[in-house]
Amino acid sequence: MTTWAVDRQQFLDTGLTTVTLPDRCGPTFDAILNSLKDAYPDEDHEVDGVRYFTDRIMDVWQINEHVRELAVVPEVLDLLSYLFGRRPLPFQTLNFRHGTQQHLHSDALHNNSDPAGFLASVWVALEDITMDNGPVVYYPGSHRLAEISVGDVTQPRGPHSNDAIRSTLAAAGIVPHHGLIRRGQAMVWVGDLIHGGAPVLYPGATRHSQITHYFFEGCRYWVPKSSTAGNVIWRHPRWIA
Ligand SMILES: O=C(O)CCC(=O)C(=O)O
Repeated sequence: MTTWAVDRQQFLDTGLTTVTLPDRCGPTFDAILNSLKDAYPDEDHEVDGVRYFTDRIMDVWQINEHVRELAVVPEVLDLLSYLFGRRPLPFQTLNFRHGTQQHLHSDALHNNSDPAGFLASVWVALEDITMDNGPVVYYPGSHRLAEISVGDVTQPRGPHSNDAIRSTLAAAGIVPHHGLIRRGQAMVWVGDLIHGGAPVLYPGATRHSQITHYFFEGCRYWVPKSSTAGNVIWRHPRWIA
């Protein structure tokens, strides 16, 4: 049973669904915005496992209860259990204040599970997202183009440059969609989905958002982009309890 009537088959086919978080999360969003407003640094650095970059803060859940709270919203955990058929284990947060304009990629290149396919991302809009402030751009169905598994590390996995990824997507007839969602909505996507950040059309516009990454119970966890044949880099995540 989940709070939202999400069509699981459609989620598995497209790789993404959008939901509206409960109203009670509103104060949590405000608390995140307030508590992080002066936290973005001029220079990248790390303090006690929290990584501060000029454009993002990674794993601040360890010291920020509001970020942690948003990572473990029970309705979201229930939805992930339903969609993936295993208990979700949140392990990483990323907070942003501007559009990332990030190149196209899949999250599964950075973190993946063994067996493959048990990685999810939940991207929460902390303010309204428009074409002006650099929405997420994503390609429904692109997760079906390739899956990274531990056995594949000897082979470079598919194209990596933006242009190469774009031509693979075009050849497969997959067109881009923009995550034009409102404050309080969240996009849930599978780790293999190709996505990135669209251009910021209004320079300086804020685009406050939080991503949480989830693995699932009963897997091993590894880092495809750092792994080579004979040297798989395993991960032992610190779970967000
Ligand atoms: O928020 C965005 O624009 C995309 C961020 C993203 O894809 C990531 O950090 O992996």
